[in-house]
Amino acid sequence: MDNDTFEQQMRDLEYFHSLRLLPGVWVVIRLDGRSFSGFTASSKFDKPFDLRFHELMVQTTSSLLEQLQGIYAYTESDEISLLFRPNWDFFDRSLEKVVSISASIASATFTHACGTIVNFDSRVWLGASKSQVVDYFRWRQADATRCALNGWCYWTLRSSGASEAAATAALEGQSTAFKNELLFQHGINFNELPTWQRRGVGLYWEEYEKEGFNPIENKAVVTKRRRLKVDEELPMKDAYGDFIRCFLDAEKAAD
Ligand SMILES: Nc1nc2c(ncn2[C@@H]2O[C@H](COP(=O)(O)OP(=O)(O)OP(=O)(O)O)[C@@H](O)[C@H]2O)c(=O)[nH]1
Ligand SMILES: [Mg+2]
Repeated sequence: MDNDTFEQQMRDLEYFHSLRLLPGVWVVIRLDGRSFSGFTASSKFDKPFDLRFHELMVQTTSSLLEQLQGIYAYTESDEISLLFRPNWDFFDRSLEKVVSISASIASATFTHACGTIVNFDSRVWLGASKSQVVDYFRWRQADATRCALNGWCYWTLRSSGASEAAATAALEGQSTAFKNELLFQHGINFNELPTWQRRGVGLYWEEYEKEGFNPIENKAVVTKRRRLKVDEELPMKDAYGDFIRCFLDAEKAAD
């Protein structure tokens, strides 16, 4: 067998390498921390929410949005969703590249900032219409709210002496109203907890004016720059859907 044939045979077995994201659709990459239940417990992060952990996730999300040039990002708990315009063409839309490089940026950024080695997994979601993208982000936000309520109830019961099994059993099958009331009985008003805990955090680009000096014309000039905004006061439900739609409508892509 000649070298070229051998080379081709080996390359052909890189079976998934030619897979591309469908053209012309919205792309969301979702990353999730691997075994973060164990990691957050052994690293002694506060339960159910820890400010330093939250900041590490925001830093990781910023790095992904900057390096991959997404248009919006959302983070809650140990997960991150990144939205890309339909004509996004990083890595020639190669699926393997998109998931492996995004997971490696997240793992490296978090590990570097935290000093403990962590891993993220990564997957791709495709949206054929703007309304699907709106539904996607509303879905993740609803998950954040549900998990925040459950987490607060669980750890409130645990810190008042309940065992793991008793706290789990006390919440099993209970309604949202019951859980809100349980917290209230322990002096916690769920609606007054920090918004980032209940609704997650959004990151997006904003324009700002930067004053500079033009030495040739010898005068001050104002230029437009963009920077990442970290929004810890996201709206919720329908209003969050409208908020997401603004990012989509700002793109030229057709629905
Ligand atoms: N202490 C603490 N833990 C957190 C915080 N945010 C997220 N976590 C942990 O991260 C976990 C995320 O849930 P999962 O992604 O389902 O659990 P996982 O252990 O990462 O499992 P896999 O993703 O399947 O590998 C939560 O269950 C919490 O244990 C936080 O602010 N403080
Ligand atoms: Mg996880």
